[in-house]
Amino acid sequence: MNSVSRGTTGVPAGRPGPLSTFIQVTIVRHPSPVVMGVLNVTPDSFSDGGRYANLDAAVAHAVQMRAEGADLVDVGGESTRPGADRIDADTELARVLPVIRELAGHGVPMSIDTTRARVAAAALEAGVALVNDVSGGLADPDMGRVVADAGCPWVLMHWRGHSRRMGELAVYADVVKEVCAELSDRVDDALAAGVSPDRLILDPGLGFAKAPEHTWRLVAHLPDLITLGYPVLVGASRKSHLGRLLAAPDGEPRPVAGREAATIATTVLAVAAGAWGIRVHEVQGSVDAIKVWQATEAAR
Ligand code: PMM
Repeated sequence: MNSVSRGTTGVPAGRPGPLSTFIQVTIVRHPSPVVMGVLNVTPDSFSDGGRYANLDAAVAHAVQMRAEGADLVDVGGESTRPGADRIDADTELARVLPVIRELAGHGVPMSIDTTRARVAAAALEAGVALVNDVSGGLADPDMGRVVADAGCPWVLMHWRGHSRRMGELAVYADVVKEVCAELSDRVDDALAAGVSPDRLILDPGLGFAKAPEHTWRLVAHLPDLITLGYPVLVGASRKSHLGRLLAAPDGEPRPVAGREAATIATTVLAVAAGAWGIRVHEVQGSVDAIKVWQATEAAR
């Protein structure tokens, strides 16, 4: 059974079990691109909101994603879609913990998609291996300590503010330079909190305080982010820049369900550019696409 320690601020720090410990030490140096399957146990996420709010449906979907080749299932209990209102920590915990406990019993490797230290600590204790923090540590000053105490990998995503305000924050003179600089600041903060550099993963935060033209620039310039020296995770799955690109002649964005081929195309672009991993809603297509890329690379 996992134990819980308390740090200076009184927030419990998670202690991983054997499976999550193994994943924590191996995942950052994973030999092939990591596929993170999205499991949103929320009523309102933009793509899969409401579909997995029921425990059995969530567990079945996660087990299926694992069988299809997901290296991690990313469990999230708070929607980060543009304009979304926040929920409180207790609601977030009530959504994610039963699913995490059940999936830990099924041996499914997991990450927790949260910006709250308290939720991260409880999720780590329940069996997740990695913290996926879309705020890159900015939303909760205690997150660095929880991650440092747990010794777990931490995805630092580029972020400028909560969902309600992210539209007005999408202002850049040079989006690639600014995202690199702001992520470097997040790395400095993480290191200052005592997190080991070999536990950090960066993410450009496609669609977060980014207009479609910003997102496309970041996709085109992923090598600039990779040059920062940390693994890079890319989350393009079904996002609105793809919906706009594939809009109908009347300008109506392609609905979320019709963005899968475009998502898979982005998977190939990301891994070919050197991304460490991709975060997707539909796992099988991206796993297959990565195999095609790997076979092509092996034949060079
Ligand atoms: N995007 C969403 C949520 N979490 N985490 C990371 N690391 N990167 C992302 O791009 C990202 C994320 C957007 O919402 P979704 O869960 O519906 O895809």
